[in-house]
Amino acid sequence: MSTATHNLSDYTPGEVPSGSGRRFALVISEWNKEITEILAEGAYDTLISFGVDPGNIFTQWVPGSFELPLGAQFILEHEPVDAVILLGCIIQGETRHFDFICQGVTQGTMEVGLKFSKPVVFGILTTLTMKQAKDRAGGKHGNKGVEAAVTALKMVSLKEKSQKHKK
Ligand code: DLZ
Repeated sequence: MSTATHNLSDYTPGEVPSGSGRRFALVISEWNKEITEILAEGAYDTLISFGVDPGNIFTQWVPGSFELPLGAQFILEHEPVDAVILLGCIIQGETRHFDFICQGVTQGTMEVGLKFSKPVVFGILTTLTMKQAKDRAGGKHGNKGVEAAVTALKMVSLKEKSQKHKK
């Protein structure tokens, strides 16, 4: 798996565009809050370190990961944000609930991004155990929240560049 060999907090700072003047939303799942709080901290701190004004970062909690895409949609309908970062942690249990939540949130994330033509970033851990989640939320494999924020900054810049090409 890519995250076993790739630290989620590793990036080349020079390749990350500035977030100055940009507006972002973090939509965070309350399920497995001990993990999602760390993902949110990683995403928030990374956005700040690339020049995003704290006043331009909106935070919205939703009950579980399944609700993340709809949370993104509510924000995109009413707030002029450049990108939304979804942060969640789905841990496999004894039933197939895991599969259905993963499937729903993955499909929903893609659909809401395409619907609004704005980056909606998948910062969601889907792990077999709590230990694997901790390893990816500030543990030995880094923090997926950091990776998600870097992706959001890159995609916002990419959208701006592609719009300039059209003119
Ligand atoms: C129900 C459920 C279960 C079993 N596991 C998780 C999980 O590991 N991570 C997570 O974010 N949410 C979980 N949920 C809650 C669902 O995402 C959703 O909130 C409920 O099914 C209500 O729609």
